[in-house]
Amino acid sequence: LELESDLRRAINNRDFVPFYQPIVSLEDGRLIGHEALLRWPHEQRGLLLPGQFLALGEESGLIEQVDWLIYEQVVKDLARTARGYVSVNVSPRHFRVADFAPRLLAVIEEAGADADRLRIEITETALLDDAPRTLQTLHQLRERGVVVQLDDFGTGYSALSYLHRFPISALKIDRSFVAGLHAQSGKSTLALVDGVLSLARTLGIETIGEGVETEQQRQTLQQLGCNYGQGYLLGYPAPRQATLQQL
Ligand code: G
Ligand code: G
Ligand code: MN
Ligand code: NA
Repeated sequence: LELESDLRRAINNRDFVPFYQPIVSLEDGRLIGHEALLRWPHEQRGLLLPGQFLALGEESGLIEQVDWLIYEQVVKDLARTARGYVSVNVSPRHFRVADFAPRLLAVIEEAGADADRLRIEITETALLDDAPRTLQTLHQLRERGVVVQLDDFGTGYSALSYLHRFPISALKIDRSFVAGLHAQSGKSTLALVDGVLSLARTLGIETIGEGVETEQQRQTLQQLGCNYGQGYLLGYPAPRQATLQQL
């Protein structure tokens, strides 16, 4: 189809870029890192968001190549800056191959970046299938300092045992829960988020609230003990030039 051939051409041309969205301390607003978010500047259609081509990328497998193009740029940016981490999103597809960890570590080394300033964001879906290989991949990365964070926590098949079984150092509370904190039916959401945050604290896992859009949400998350936040209130995803200037 047209989008698929477009996607193949864009991979050949290396047309993809990371945008960076700040992640800040909820306590004092201190910037601690960024999430790299995939963007596709398309000649005819303008700046495309993952929602417009991610499903196709996953079905066709092309997302793996797109991801590598993003990781290469991100680690170069890490090597050029002095502080803060960058987290990258990892398609579940990468856990079906044996060489993801060594390849990522080689990309980091080639760029001269510090492995412990790179984080990977994985979803619960990625943990569902082929656990032994996934576990090995995550351990290989963690050994070298790459932090593993669980993305969109609460939306998947959240087995709490994941937090136990896999070397996960941080979890991101999905933005649907943050949005629900002050909604009409917010009491149960509040209790749920409170419970997740307590559990994470007990296990020594860092917490990041996603989709923080209002001061009220920021305050509630902070009061519940959530460590960090990400969202339009705290900063929009921005092109790399704008982000690097601040670092
Ligand atoms: O930026 P936006 O909110 O539109 O991103 C939507 C989703 O796309 C995110 O939830 C994230 O999981 C996914 N995504 C963003 N960047 C990347 C990337 O570089 N690689 C992969 N595989 N997924 C990404
Ligand atoms: O990886 P993940 O699925 O969490 O991707 C985060 C997505 O959330 C990105 O597509 C980003 O553009 C989007 N996003 C970031 N901050 C906000 C926010 O405050 N509100 C909403 N609705 N979306 C956000
Ligand atoms: Mn993410
Ligand atoms: Na998310």
